[in-house]
Amino acid sequence: MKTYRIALIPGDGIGPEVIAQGVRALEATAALDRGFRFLWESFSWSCSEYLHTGRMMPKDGLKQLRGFDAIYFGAVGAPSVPDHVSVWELILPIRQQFEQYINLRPARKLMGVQGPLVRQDAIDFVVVRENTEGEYANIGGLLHEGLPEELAVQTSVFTKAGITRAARYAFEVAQSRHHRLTVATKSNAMNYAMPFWDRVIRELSSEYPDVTVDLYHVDALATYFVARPHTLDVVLASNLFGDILTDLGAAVVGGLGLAPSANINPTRHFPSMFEPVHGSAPDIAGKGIANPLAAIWSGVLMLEFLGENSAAARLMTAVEQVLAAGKTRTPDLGGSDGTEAMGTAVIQALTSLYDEGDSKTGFYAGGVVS
Ligand code: GGG
Repeated sequence: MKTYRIALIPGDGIGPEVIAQGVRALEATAALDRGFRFLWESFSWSCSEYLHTGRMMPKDGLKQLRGFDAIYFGAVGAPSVPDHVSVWELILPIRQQFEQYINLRPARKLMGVQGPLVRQDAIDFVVVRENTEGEYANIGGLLHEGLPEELAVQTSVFTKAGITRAARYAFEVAQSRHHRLTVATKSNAMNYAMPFWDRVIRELSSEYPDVTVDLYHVDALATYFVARPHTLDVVLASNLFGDILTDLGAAVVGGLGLAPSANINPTRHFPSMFEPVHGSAPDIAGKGIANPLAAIWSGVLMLEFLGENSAAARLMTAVEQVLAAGKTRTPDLGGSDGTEAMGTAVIQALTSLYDEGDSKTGFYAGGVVS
């Protein structure tokens, strides 16, 4: 039997609550599937650890993670620690150092979810966010700190290699879907980096003649996310643009409680990391009411990445059935059920699927291509 070693980093706020349900759902999947098993190792790296030790993760944290098959991450951030400290000492080094240069963020409106839009079109697109450079290059600094002439510099870095590898992945995802790629740019105002970004992508497009490519300024594209999201298939965006657009994408399909993500190292030289798009939500942490479906769906992406496609399909179908049935709903979806009840509902639906022998192989949960 195959064994997958998974590093768990539940993190802060609602992270541990949603990851607990994700682990339950993945454990149930493995038990029902009988073709593989998980070995979990949990790391308490978080803001509370930072307050005790002065570090978000130990000095050799990345070394500790290196040998795992994947990382399952909750959320980072707490009011007691500046966000740029918690993010830059935990999650962003993992993404950068493990060359997880793809951040894959599916946005799909599932049956039974109303969403905020009046038009009830089918919405199903995937954002490929460049994940290791761009606006998150971590290059910059402060000068004259505390003085009247104080200034800050934050440099974006776009490399041909970095753009090419992210774009190539996006083209491949488009080829596995509806062959349409929409690229976020801002070449009118960001007059060095973005014309370069556009040029590299346009040049690469000749290798993918079966994919239609449209480039839109990110502000215009933001309106399309709201006005005509049903026309989107695959969206390629730089690190910051992708981060902002995917929160908007999550909002139009029903909220951050339904937004999964995969930080992928396509070369598999380092582990990839799977996490809900949402943050630690300190306002609802500890209340047991966070929606665990984004975390569970991220687990589905992890199963796909591990090559367990039929197990991934069944777990995703279970999530869909729970939402379509509409009986169990956390407060973000207009209900009053808790995090654990939602996890239990998914596991019950999953168990019925396995009892029925219903195999939905080939199902597409998010577009992990390798
Ligand atoms: N579960 C996701 C999470 O905690 N995200 C915080 C974070 O990584 N923020 C920075 C970013 O993704 O741009």
